[in-house]
Amino acid sequence: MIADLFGRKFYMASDTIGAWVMLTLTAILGIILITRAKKWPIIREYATTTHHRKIGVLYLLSATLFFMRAGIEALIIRIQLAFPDNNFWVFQGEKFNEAFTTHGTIMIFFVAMPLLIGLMNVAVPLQIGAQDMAFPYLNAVSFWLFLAGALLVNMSFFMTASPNAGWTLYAPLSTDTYTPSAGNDYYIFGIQVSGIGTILAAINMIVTIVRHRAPGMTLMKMPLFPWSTLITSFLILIAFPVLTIALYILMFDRFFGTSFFSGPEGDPIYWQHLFWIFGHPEVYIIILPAFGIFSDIISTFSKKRVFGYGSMVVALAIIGLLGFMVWVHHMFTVGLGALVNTFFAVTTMLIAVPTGIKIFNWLFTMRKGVIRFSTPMLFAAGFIPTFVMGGVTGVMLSAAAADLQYHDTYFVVAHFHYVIIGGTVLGAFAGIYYWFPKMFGITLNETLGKLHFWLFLIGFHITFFPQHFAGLNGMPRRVYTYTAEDNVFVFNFVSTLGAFLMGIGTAVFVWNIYKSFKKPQKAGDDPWNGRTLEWSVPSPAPEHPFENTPQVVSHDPVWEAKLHRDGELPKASESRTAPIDVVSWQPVMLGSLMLFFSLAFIYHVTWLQVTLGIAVLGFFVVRALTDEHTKKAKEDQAHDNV
Ligand code: HEM
Ligand SMILES: [Cu+2]
Repeated sequence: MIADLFGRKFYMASDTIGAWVMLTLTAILGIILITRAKKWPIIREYATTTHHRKIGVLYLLSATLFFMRAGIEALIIRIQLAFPDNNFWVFQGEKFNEAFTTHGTIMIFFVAMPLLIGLMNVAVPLQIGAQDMAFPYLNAVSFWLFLAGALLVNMSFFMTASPNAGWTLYAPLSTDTYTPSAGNDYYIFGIQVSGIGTILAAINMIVTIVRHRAPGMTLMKMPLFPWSTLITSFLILIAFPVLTIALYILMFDRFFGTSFFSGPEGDPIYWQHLFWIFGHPEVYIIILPAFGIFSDIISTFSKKRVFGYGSMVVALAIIGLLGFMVWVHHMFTVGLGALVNTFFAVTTMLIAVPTGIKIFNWLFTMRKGVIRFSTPMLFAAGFIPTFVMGGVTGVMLSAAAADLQYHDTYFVVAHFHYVIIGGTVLGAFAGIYYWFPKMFGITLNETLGKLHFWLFLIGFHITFFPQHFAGLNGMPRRVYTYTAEDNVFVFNFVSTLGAFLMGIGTAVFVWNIYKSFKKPQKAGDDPWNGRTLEWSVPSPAPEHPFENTPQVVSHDPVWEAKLHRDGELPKASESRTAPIDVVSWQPVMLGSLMLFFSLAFIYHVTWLQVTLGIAVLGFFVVRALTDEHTKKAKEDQAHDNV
């Protein structure tokens, strides 16, 4: 089926038609089920909320959906690569390029990021004794912009225009000369719109942590997840604008005929620099929060204060700083010269030092601890050896001379999946099991949780360990097939088997969520015998969780209260006021406006660009004239009069 959509090709192959059919059926089924169960009010509640816990849940829910989409893509890639000279369905050639591009892009921006930002939203305000985020309305805006961007990238497939230049979008491949379809425009606008949301979220986190901690909670008494959130937010604030600029310039190249990244006066290397000045800090943006989650979990389940707290904070900060000085390790083969390569090789290797300190601190926290292997702790225990393996291959890659061999092979694919899945994804799973009670007042089933953990972890190693050897045998990344003589068949075959095991593991996770809601096991306020403030408030966390603002006198204040005060937290003399929480459709509307505004650009529809551009500006005017304080005061007055 071929059609013309505003001058852009719209060509439907069997896979796209299949996807449309599935999407339509799921949507109809969804609507029927929601109507039957009379759940529309809940949808409305979540769509208009500005409450941190609900926004956190929205992030986590979207991340899970996108994880399934990009995960199915991974399975398709793995099926295509299972045998030499394979011809699976339509997934060869250009389709394969699209599959690994959207897989990587969605996994990084719309799975890893929202999993972590979702957990930050749920946990950080509670951990520091705040009533909500500093700017609840802005928080909702962040989420809906994120979702608008995510939907853009996800819908590209349905519009038969998936991005296809890799998640790194290297020029000149990504310029319109070489990839004229709408695909990479979907990437540019999707990442741009969600990126604004992410930057706003970072500002919100920083202000919340700096301004809304409970009295007595000095920075050095703050738990490590908020610490990692604070440092990560600064990384976002510095790194994301670089990506914004890069995408903006690329947009000019693609839309307005400039040639910054190609042609006689342009240079594709500029793109590589800009992308990786953002891209390397990005990998720390998605790993540091996981470090924070593991620190809190390992301490709770070892019944010990985290070992070397001060050095943990310093290590986080040093990793954050060094993260900006290593980007050229992605460009060793460009030929920037021995001196440049040496500098960046050394800074890269230096990062192993603070990371090593953290690993040892986790091990020392567990040493002589009373360890309980509940599901969150299992994930933490699985993380340590897995992440160390990814770290070791990272140091191998940082040897510039050796990297000429490893570069762009499956060795790299194995390396980054070890750190991203071994770190971020395991961390997010751990955090979800750990804080699920604070989100919904119930615990996830432990038996299914353990099954999920073992299937996923074993599947993971079976998938990615052999890829090291495929890479060392010379298999390049981003190729859709290989021959029997290439000596990589066995590694690929085993890898595909492992991927399906991970898929089953993930299915168990989804099943666990379903089951746990069907047969809810009520969680108390403090199901894990916790140490930090979130375990002193009810589960699920109410609108204004802290009835009395606690006075924090030590580290792990809830634990200290259990030991010395019969579990009673000392009360602060003055209470913290909550930020005004509103119920508003505005954030959803802004998200939708930005989505259609982007589509107007992607399909070059000038009148729509102008109309929607004016609408967005109008939105800001309306917003600027909305006075929540007065509205809220009037509402409260009306309430008091009843
Ligand atoms: C769930 C199991 C997963 C499997 C089986 C899997 C498998 C793959 C495969 C086969 C490739 C293509 C390699 C190539 O041809 O170059 C790939 C690329 C990639 N994956 Fe995954 N992956 C998984 C999860 C993840 C996760 C959780 C993330 C990040 C959060 C991720 C991030 C990436 C990235 C960034 C790329 C590079 C894409 C590109 O080359 O542009 N993957 N993955
Ligand atoms: Cu890097």
